[in-house]
Amino acid sequence: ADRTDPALLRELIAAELESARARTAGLTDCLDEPDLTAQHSPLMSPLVWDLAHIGNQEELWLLRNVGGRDPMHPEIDPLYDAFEHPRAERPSLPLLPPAEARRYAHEVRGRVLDLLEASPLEGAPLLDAGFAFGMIAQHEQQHDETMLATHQLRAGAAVLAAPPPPAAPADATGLPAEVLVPAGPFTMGTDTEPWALDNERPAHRVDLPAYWLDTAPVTNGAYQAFIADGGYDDPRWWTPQGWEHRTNAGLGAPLFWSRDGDQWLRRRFGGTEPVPADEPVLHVSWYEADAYARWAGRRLPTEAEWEKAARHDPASGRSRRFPWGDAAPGPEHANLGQRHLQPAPASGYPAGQAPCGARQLIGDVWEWTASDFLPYPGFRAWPYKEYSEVFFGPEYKVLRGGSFAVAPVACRGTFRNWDYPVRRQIFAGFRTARDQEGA
Ligand code: AVJ
Ligand code: FE
Repeated sequence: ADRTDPALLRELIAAELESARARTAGLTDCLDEPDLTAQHSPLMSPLVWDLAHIGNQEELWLLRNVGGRDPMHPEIDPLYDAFEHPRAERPSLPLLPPAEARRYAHEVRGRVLDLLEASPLEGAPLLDAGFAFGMIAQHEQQHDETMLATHQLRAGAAVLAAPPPPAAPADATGLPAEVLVPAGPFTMGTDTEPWALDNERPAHRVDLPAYWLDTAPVTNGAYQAFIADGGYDDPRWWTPQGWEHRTNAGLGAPLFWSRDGDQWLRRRFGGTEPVPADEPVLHVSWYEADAYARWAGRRLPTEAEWEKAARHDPASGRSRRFPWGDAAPGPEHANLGQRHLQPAPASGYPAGQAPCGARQLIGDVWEWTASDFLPYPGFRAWPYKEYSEVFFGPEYKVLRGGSFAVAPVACRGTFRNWDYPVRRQIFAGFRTARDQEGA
């Protein structure tokens, strides 16, 4: 889309807001009131909290901060402030019931669309290129991903359905297991991506030695070999904190897996099925990913290694938006946007391949990296320090690339996600790396 034409930019923004709301409706209209107000896991909010929080953030950023309007219901603001009440407390709050939460979000949206028509899309940092509108579309989609994780944790019959992802392409079995990324500098982060969030900025040069990276994410089949080899019972593969966690939490397989005789089964959105060997492993913690990599004689890639593989174009020397180039993600490039409810088999999406030969860097599964979540040199918190600045530090690990549950608007080669190394309800897998010998 031509973002320099204000009419087209308005249309693009309205379409992104609409597509986020359609997804929110799809995740909430299928459940009755008890299911929306229940807490399906202490890790998650009741879905009705996400619903009103989406509307409340939209009101705060677009109607109040951009539009200068007065608060619609100031008394509910503290209920939907994520920092005021941890997730575990949210079910006991006097939350808006589902019908009222929906009505509130709908009213906010009506006023936002009026504001969008009237508002210039330049002249102030929040307005430039429609940034605040883009931030809010991304925010709703991020909560939709969280709500999808809540669906996965929910007990009970299936309520969501989607067609399966494309089968592995014909060349998948012939690909090398790993690709070489030659030594040299590349540009990490961005100054030009219009809706990039603060932690993706600024662009800066990073020089890396040569390394090998898995062509595709680690599969269930490969992960089963780690389990079968006693990987969970051998402290050599685990960091001390990882071993302690594995012991206290009684880890023995990815979340949602169970054993039936000599077969592994997995629960997925209300159904149970055999674990598909060729699909990227999902729902593993950073500690498990790190232990697997050590068992395999390898390591997790750093965040910079992941981004260089995904963005660096050796032909031009420039960093691109996506592994395949600068074009917005289409269904041929990547498994994004909840079109499917699972990752595609490993080595899929040849049209989305990076110049180095790696596949599925974008979409399918979030990829744990070795890196702590830290600011780039020259980082400036904007427009609010609670988006990322308050989370910087060694207690969070960075994930890259997005999963099947991530919308294209909230996904790009520079996008950074983060979570605690123990978390596995998120749609996370990983790939491994190693130094080039002799480098
Ligand atoms: C970027 C996914 C870690 O869900 O905690 C949503 C995104 N920030 N509302 C989260 C977010 C505020 C955030 N993550
Ligand atoms: Fe939020």
